[in-house]
Amino acid sequence: EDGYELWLRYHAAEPAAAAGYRPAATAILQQGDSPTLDVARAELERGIGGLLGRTPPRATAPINGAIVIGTPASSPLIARLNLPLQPLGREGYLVRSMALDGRRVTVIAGNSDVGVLYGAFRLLRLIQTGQPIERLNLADSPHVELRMLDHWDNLDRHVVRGYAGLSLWDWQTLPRFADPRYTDYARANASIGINGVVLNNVNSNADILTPHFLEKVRALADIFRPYGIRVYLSARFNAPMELAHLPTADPLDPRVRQWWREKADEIYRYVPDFGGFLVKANSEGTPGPQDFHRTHADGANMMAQALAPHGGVVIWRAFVYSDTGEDRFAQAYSEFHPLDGRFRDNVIVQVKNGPIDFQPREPFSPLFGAMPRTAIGMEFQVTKEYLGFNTHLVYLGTMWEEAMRADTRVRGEGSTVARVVDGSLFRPRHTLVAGVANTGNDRNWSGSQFDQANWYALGRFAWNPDVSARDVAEEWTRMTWGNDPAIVTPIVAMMMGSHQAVVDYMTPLGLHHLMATGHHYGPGPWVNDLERRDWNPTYFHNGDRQGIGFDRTARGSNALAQYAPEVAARFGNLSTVGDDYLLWFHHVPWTYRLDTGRTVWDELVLRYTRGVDEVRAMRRTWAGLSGRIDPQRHAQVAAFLAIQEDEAQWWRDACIAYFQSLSGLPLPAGVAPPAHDLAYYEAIRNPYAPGRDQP
Ligand code: BDP
Repeated sequence: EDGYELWLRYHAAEPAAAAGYRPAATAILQQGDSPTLDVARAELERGIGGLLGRTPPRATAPINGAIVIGTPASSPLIARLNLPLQPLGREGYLVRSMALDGRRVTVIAGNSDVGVLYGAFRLLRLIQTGQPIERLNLADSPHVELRMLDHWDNLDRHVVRGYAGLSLWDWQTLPRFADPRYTDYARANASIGINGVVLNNVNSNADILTPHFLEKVRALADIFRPYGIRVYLSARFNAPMELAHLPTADPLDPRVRQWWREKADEIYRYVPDFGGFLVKANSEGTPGPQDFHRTHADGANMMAQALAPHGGVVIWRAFVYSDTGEDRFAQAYSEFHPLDGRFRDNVIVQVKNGPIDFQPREPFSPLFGAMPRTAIGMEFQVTKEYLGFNTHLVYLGTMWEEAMRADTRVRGEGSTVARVVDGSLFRPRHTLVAGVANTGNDRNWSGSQFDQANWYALGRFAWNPDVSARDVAEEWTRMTWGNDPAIVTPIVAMMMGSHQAVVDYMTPLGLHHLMATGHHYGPGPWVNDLERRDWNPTYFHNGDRQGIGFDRTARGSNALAQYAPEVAARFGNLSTVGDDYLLWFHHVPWTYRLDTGRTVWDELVLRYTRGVDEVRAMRRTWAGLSGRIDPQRHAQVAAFLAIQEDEAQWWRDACIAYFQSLSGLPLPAGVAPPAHDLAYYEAIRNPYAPGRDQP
């Protein structure tokens, strides 16, 4: 086993369990044909065939144990049942055990075929996770409209911040060769409710918009369509200049507007259900409307207008910062907040969960809650750019749960980020959760067995931002590794503690952006020679002889003022900020005492040390699972955990050596000193680190 099957691993259930399930899976009754209903049936056949050892035949009339699938439109049988489908929207589903013409059946019904497909995956998940299926009465529907993966894939197949090989999209052999992998990718996404994919990198190449590529894009869109997945493209803002040699890309220039209109019309001829554009504009050097003295709203609206007749959306990223001298934390808010209410209703502003850049732990971005008249989407990073790439076992579900549950307080208590994102707080026309994908052509898709869990979790958090990280970890574990409690309990425990572990050995107590230059892999807290102030780790930790931390209170950058007053007050007060965010918001003396009774210096050293200990404990847990898990996957995870331990140690030792050079304080009693001196760590250059923008 190499992990290719992901969580759709339909291996035979325990004989007793399989025997229990079989009476409720004797046949499949599908009325009406459509590509989506066909894939729903095919998935049930494949899943039940694998899990229960017998592929259910097709039935034409209800028999005991049949699974009846369809919509009221496709199936007279289902229409007759008058099921309460209406509140479930286009993509929701019901899974119900009921009597039909005197037979016991399980009905999987939706208002649309894709709802049925989601219901089919739900039934399979129940069997995979060992739940009973004979008395079902389930109804579910997505809380978020657009549930997307953003691929940062370049057209030469290099994946930016990708640690799982080359891009899945083989542009050379497309459109003729439909690699079966494209279908497996679509199955995996549909199984977790992902309904949109951006095919190319946000630092985009305008060529993707040319007919040569659009033919290939069409081929992928055609493969994904039955799975309910729409294709989107990252559009380069100055494409009219690069592709058509217009003298400008000014969004208010009629030639530019016409060019985008015609381009949109052309794209929809290739892909009639094209989703829209994702745009990174005036961000880290990309072209944008500000090059022409226009605003983000002018730029986004111009593109949105071109897409509107076709029903497309513009997803406009708020990841902006420039060398203005303003605290980088505050810049996205400063630029976007004044534009609230100025975006067309088919524009979604996509905001990273935190204000800086996918750090191991960030407070929520103050833009969540701050733009009530704008659709605000969430951007998570599934690929672990700042969390040890693919070799460190870090389950991101707990981090996303923290982000979603954060209370913005903008409309009183309970105004969580989840409620901004799912639209229940401000009711925007569109809602969105996107994740920067971690997939590549590695056999196991994500570069490690455990990184598959993060792809899985993204789908589950996009479907329902209030989902529990623990439930998601448990589901995924059962589907991926097995239902034996001797497997489930320790793996879930490992996953649940893994995010805190990486925070501890990389950036404890609210430190952030300490990574070495460019690749963001190893430690580089000493780096202070980069051209831009806010690229340097020293800018972010601000450590010196006396103390450490970034003062974002009114005495400092005052970025805290961007939050609702209650949040600003909590983060701004040393007695309420809490250890996790202390150095995000405060500069404190090394000798400042925490609630633990220890000084910041001692606590920092102990956290770094604890992080390494946690990785050692994960290794022991994993070693204890040997024999219960197939040897190939077990060995790979074991090897990666060994890498993680070495690197956690490297992070700890390098950071302690460096911070001690500032504080001049002794290590707390009983704590091992770093293995080498600071110069040794500073001299480490360029560990193998794939996936940079400029390789
Ligand atoms: C940063 C990445 C960079 C991306 C940028 C972005 O280092 O490669 O281009 O985010 O989100 O995290 O645009």
